[in-house]
Parts: sequence; structure tokens; C-alpha cells
Amino acid sequence: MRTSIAIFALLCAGLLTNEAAAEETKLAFNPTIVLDADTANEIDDLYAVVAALIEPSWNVVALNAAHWQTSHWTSPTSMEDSHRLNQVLTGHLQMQVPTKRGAPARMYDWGDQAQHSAAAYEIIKQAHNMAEGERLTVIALGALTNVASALFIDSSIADKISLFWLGSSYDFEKEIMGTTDFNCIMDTQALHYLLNSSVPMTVIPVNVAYDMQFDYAETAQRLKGTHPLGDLLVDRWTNHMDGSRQARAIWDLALIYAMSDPEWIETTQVRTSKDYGDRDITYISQIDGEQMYQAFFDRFEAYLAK
Ligand SMILES: [Ca+2]
Repeated sequence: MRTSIAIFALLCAGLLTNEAAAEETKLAFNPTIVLDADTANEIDDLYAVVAALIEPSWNVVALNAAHWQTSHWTSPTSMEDSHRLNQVLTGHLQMQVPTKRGAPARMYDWGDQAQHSAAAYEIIKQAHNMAEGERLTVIALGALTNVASALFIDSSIADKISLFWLGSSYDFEKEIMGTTDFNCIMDTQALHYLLNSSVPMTVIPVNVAYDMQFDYAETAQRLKGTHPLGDLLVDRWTNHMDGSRQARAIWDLALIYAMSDPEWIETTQVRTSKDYGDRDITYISQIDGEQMYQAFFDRFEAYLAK
């Protein structure tokens, strides 16, 4: 009798552990989404924007352009370049998603720190359009300028948005957050403004996103000739200033698939240090990069076949 009670207890414990694990990996968010991308910066944003736009369960209500003006290798018009490329992508997909210009540079250092852009005001508008108790999902794939500026202009949206972002690094063993990666340093004012806010944040750090690698030969073979958009995605890789790489992380896409396919990830709740907001963040701590990699081609082909 005692043995069966013990076995029953163990079974229950196992069940609870599994349930707890499932609960831990679940990323809850409203499918009403503003996507904010520094599309012209690298290669990965294009793949991520396409994946988000063709995700059938999502409703992308606006596609914002972000700058990377702080970088040493920026173009003179980084935000505008992203904006134009966003329009090219929606054009290829024949989608009427509104494209909004974001900040042309990082937030100001003092006074009215906000960059007053169409993208920032779009986030505010869409946040207030949400039903009572619902939060707009904001996915940021670059500098956080547009999101932080929206919050600076209208602090009431802290209760109306949830932020999902690729950025920072995190050492899960030593519990140390790093903020010297590209997306952090493009706007440290914006990063600290959001860390010190109550906006819920879910973050995929660059060291985790790195686990999804695309192979150039396979990417070209699967995409080239499928559609002008497939050609564009391959040409972007070839023509980028470091286009000679045979494999590369498609960073931003990892966040999109972490959200759409949470069974491929694990998450960890992190309490940031006092100098980084002293707040809770959901960190994506592991991904199944191979599943994500293959999913992109399968879903792109399925979308074109429709
Ligand atoms: Ca990006």
C-alpha cells in the first residue's frame, strides 16, 4: 500500500513537473502585432519580417522602420532604408500592412528624450485600440528607439503593450546580462528607459539566437527561382557587405519562431540587477535552431503554393 502511494506520488510529481515545464515555455501574447525592424541593417530582418507577415495566426497591424544610426558602418539614411525595404517586402507579398517611418537616430539625452516619429505614434494608437485588459504585442528586431519613444510620449501605454525583443546577451549559469551587443548599443537610452518601466519584456539574447544557423548553399537552393521574393532573400545575403559567409545566424527569425512555435524553446525567468531595472524579464534560454531553420523554407513554400 505504502509502495503504491509512493508510486502515485511520484507519478503526480512527474505530471506536475511536465505541466510546470510546459507552462514555463509558454509565451502568452495577443496576436495583434506591431513589428518594428531595422530591416536594411543586415540580412536576418528580411527573413523575420517575411515569416511574421505570412504567419497565419498573427495580425500584423503595422510594420515600423528602425534606424541603426549609432553604428560605425551605418548608412546616412538607415531608418529610411529600412522603411523602403519594408515596403518592398509588403509589395512582394501583396499585403496592405501600413509601413511607418521610425526615428532617424537614437533618443535624445535629456529633456524631451523621445523621437517623435510616425512609428512611435502608431504604437501609441494601436495600444489604445486594444480591448480592455488586452496588450498590443510589439516585436522589436533592432534598436528600441521607437518603442521607448512611444512610452516616453504616453506613459499610459505601459499597461497596454508587451515587448518581445532580440537583444542583450545572457549567461544563464552566472546570471549575468550583457548589453554591448548591436541592438543594445544602438540606443542605450531606450534600453534603460524600457528596463526601468513596467512594460512586460520577453527577450531572446544574441547568444541563444546564434544557435539557429542558415547554410548559404541550402538557402540558395531552396529559395532561388521560387519567387522574386525568394530571389531577393538570397540576393540580400550575396550582396551584403559581408556576403561571403557560407553560414550565418538569422538572428531575428529566431524570435519570430520562438513566439509562433513555443514548443521549440525553453524560457527562464530572470531578475535583472539593480543597475538594469531590478525587474523580471522572460528570457528565451534555449531554441531548437534546426527545426526553425527548416520551418522557414517549408512555410515560405507553403505560402507561395496557396
Ligand atoms: Ca534586426
